[in-house]
Amino acid sequence: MSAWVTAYIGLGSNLKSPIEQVKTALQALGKLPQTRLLRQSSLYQSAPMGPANQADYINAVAALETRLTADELLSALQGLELLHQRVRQARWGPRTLDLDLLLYADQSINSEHLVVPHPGLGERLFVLQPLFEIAPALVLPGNRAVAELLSKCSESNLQRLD
Ligand code: A4P
Ligand code: MG
Repeated sequence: MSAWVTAYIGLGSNLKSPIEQVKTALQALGKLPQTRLLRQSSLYQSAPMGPANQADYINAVAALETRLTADELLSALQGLELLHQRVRQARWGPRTLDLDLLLYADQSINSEHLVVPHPGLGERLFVLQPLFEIAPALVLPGNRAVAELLSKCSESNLQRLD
């Protein structure tokens, strides 16, 4: 039996009712096999990074304790994405729930289908701010402190929701 490790998941949705999608996904994360939900951030709203002709995003970050391997966890996240996409495709159109595996223990992973830490993590305010909220002392592989990355982040486009 493998040991418990901490993993951080970034959630994002820009459906018409993305708040509910993110809340539902947070609950679902805690129900994954061999997994507990340790902490969840507030929800944050921001204008889209990338193409501007889409709705604002709702983002959050969750800390999990899991016995799944990184590959198993990625598969589980993709299964959840599919579940949400299917429900939504019928109703709201194609935009999806994104579940990114931000961090897995203190591991650096570079396989064909999985890169950890998640490549955008260090620059994206909509990831750094919620991550800092639930893990202010966290240090990423490569000795990069989340607090320092956040203080150097030049973006300002982010609103915390109550
Ligand atoms: N993959 C590799 N590493 C990982 C990882 N650590 N976690 C691979 C998750 N997946 C990982 O992902 C494509 C492939 O990446 C997967 O098959 C997996 O094997 P995807 O989620 O299907 O594709 P995507 O989300 O459309 O692409 P990507 O590059 O993940 O998009 P991003 O970077 O997530 O950007 N603006 C705001 N304000 N907030 C947002 O959340 N999100 C996006 C999507 C754009 N703009 C945004 C936001
Ligand atoms: Mg993604």
